[in-house]
Formats: sequence, structure tokens, C-alpha cells
Amino acid sequence: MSQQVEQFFEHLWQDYLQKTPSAGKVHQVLGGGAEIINDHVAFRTFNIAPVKLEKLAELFENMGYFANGDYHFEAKKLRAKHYEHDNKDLPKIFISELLVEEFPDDVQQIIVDMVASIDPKAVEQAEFLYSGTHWQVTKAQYDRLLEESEYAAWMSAFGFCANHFTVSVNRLPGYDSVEQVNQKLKDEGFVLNSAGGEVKGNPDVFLEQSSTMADRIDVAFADQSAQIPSCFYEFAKRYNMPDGELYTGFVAASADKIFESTNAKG
Ligand code: OOG
Ligand code: NI
Repeated sequence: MSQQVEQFFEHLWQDYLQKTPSAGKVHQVLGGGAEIINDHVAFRTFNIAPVKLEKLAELFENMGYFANGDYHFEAKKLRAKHYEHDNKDLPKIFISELLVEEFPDDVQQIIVDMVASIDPKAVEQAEFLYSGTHWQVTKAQYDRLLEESEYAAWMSAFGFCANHFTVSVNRLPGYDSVEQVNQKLKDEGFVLNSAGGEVKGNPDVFLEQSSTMADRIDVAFADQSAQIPSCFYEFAKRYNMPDGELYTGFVAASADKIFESTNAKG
């Protein structure tokens, strides 16, 4: 792995740790301080230039990644693609984008104004992927976005960063199943995302996933601070397909529920 790519993921991880204090604890609990291999890292964006999904993906294509799957989430008004690398020690990349034109005019306007603050040249650099927000919205604007889309509200508060890292259970010593990982995390006091059941997917779709509910951190809005859900950790176990190859894709029905890990905990 080139030093540049390694440094990119290290910076991405450090930025994620700042927003996700529980991620360090997850590593401690599951790995006891040993290195953990991640299955994938997920990013969110808007389908507006200069930050469209395919534009952010170019930054990964520059690192040798290639596209290998398309996903649609009609109710959440999202689409996504995943990217893989020949180096199997590198995480897969899942990028989704919000279909902004499907929202009411006032919501579109808030988002268009946010994106207008981005210097298009900044999007050419890999650091853009952990550059956070390039704008500041008011708490009322955040709340308005939240009424229409939890994803849009999350983007307004956190911008460009790793939304989650995902432990590869296949490559996690001492654990055979997502259920075992879940039990250990619950014993340690973590709250899991139970939307659609704690384990999403099954061996028939060649992928099982679970996730913690996002941490809550203080965010400085333009007019006030508030504690809101930030980022979470996911756990994935992949199964062999009939041809004997490990499945490398994602499962839209499961992903639809994983998105809800940044919802407020009720
Ligand atoms: C992505 C949710 C989907 C997966 O592994 O299926 C996902 C997100 O919350 O941004 O990560
Ligand atoms: Ni994921």
C-alpha cells in the first residue's frame, strides 16, 4: 500500500475518532488494542456539483479503487455505489448521495447554499474527504432538514467525513459471528441499531451486518450549540457465493436500515 494511501486512511480515522469517541472503545473491546481490519468506510454527499458521488469517487479511483455495485433507496431519496481495491487489506468504500431535487424548494435552497460555500478546487484533493463542513447552518435550518431527511440534517452538521468504519468480522480474531460481536458490545454497554433487527441480512444474501447507534456530540450551529448524533461503528460478516468467492457487494435492504444508525435514539 502506498504511503500516501496509508496516510489518507490514518487522517480519516483520526478525524472520525474525534467525532466518534466510542470508536476507540470498540477497538479496545473487540481487538484488545490489536490492529483491526475494516470491511468498508462509508461517505455521504449531495448529488450537486462539485460534490456529486462520482466526483468524490474520483479521489478513490486515483488510489486504485474501481466501482463494483449500484444501490437505490427510494424512500430515503438516496443512491449509492461501492468501490473496491485489489489490495484486500484496504477497506471497500460505500458512497451515497442525496437526490436533492426530490425535496421541497426551501430544503433544496438550504442545501444549495451550503454547497455554494465549497471551493471546487478543494474537491480535487483527497483531504476533502475529511474536511467536514464548509458552511454553518442555524439550529432552525438543521431542524427543518431533519423534518424532511435525517441524512440531509446529518450532512448539514458534519459535512464530508467518514460516516462509519466497519469491522470485518471475517478477519476479527476470536469471533465467528455478528451475533457474538453484538453480545460482547451489549455486555459493554453499547446501544445497537435495532431497526429491522439487530442483525441485518443473512447467509442467503452473503452478508450480515450490525451497527452501534451514533455517538452524540456537541455541534456549534451558527446561532447555538446542540448535542446531536454524529457517527457510528458497523460490523460485517461476508459469506462465500456458490462459486466459492467471498461476496464483496452490499445489500440494499440492509443498508436502508444501517442509514438509521444516525437517527436520534428515540
Ligand atoms: C450508509 C448506510 C449503508 C452499509 O454498509 O450497508 C451502509 C450510511 O449510513 O451513510 O453503510
Ligand atoms: Ni456500512
